[in-house]
Amino acid sequence: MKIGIVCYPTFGGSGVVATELGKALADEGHQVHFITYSQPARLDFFSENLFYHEVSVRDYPLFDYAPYESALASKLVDVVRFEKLDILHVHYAIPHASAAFMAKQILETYGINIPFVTTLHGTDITLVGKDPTYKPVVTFSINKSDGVTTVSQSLKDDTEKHFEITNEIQVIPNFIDFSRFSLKPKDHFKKAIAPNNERILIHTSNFRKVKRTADVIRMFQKIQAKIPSKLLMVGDGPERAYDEQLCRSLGICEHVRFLGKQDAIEEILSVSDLFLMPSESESFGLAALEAMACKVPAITSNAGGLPELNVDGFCGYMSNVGDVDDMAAKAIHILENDAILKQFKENALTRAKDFDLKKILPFYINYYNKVIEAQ
Ligand code: GMT
Repeated sequence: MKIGIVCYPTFGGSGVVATELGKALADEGHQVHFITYSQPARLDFFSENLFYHEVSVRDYPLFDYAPYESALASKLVDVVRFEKLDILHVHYAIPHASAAFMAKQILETYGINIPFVTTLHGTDITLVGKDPTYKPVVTFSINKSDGVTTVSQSLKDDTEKHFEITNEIQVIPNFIDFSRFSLKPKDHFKKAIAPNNERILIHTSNFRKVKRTADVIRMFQKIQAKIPSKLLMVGDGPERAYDEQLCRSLGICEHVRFLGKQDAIEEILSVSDLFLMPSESESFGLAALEAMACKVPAITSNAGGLPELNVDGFCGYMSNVGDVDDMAAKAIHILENDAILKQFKENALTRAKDFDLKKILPFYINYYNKVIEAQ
């Protein structure tokens, strides 16, 4: 197949899933064309089957807001016509699904019928999408998609609850590529962070409010009071400055390191003992899956799709959103005993294997074929 993939090219979960999916499809011999405004963060190598088309938005003094959606639709028309694509797959509804619908309509005037699949990732529904600012366009473009997928049953339920959906939604969970995410021998790094063999806890995110990063810090304070430990805060975003301030006011700065955005996240996960994800809302929790693949159990909230990933008492624990005391107590239970920690680490890997890329990729390929055949 010749597949066009539209996504946000950043470190965000939807962009990561789109890029990893495209790479895996290219490995299977499909031709994959990424269409976005800059090179996707994880598209960092050459493959004969991978192509990148940049959407450039022309600025003009009249524009307070440059019309990215129009530029994207025009680029889609151009790429579909000249590369003779079979299908478009857009990740994150806003504004990709409506741009794809517009491109599809324009292409019909050239006698080209191209189907498009929209994958909903989370905040495009739960936070931003259901806001009246975008809701009519999101509803319309989901219903006009030739195929719609969500990354969890929970997100499918949320979509059907908040929007008037007339289209069938297929759940295809996120996946993990074990050729990248697996335990790496990084003992020297572990020694540098935890010279006295302290436990290492980790949080990775975009530090937005929805991630409740302050809960991570407060939870860690309680854990640190009982168990010698260090906390790695990986990523960057609007809450980071507040979190750094919170560490100072709680007097735990010497035990917390803010590492900023990191490429080799699997290496940092490889020295970690426990992953913390107390999110307010999480459609899937890809970062927790990446941790589990590197044998790191997870303490998470029970929001959204997290119960579809984390298995309470097996590869981690779940608590109600905001229940920092419960999360800390469960973290201490895992960390205070070597044998329990070892078992949870093994179980984390076992659970991650349920989401092996090799198992999930065929679901997407079959879905594309079904959508193309229905045209
Ligand atoms: O978590 C974020 O804020 C980023 C966001 C995105 O769209 O890039 O992540 C969402 O999509 C990921 C990949 O499908 C999911 O693993 C995340 O759970 C989801 N985030 C939320 O629902 C808050």
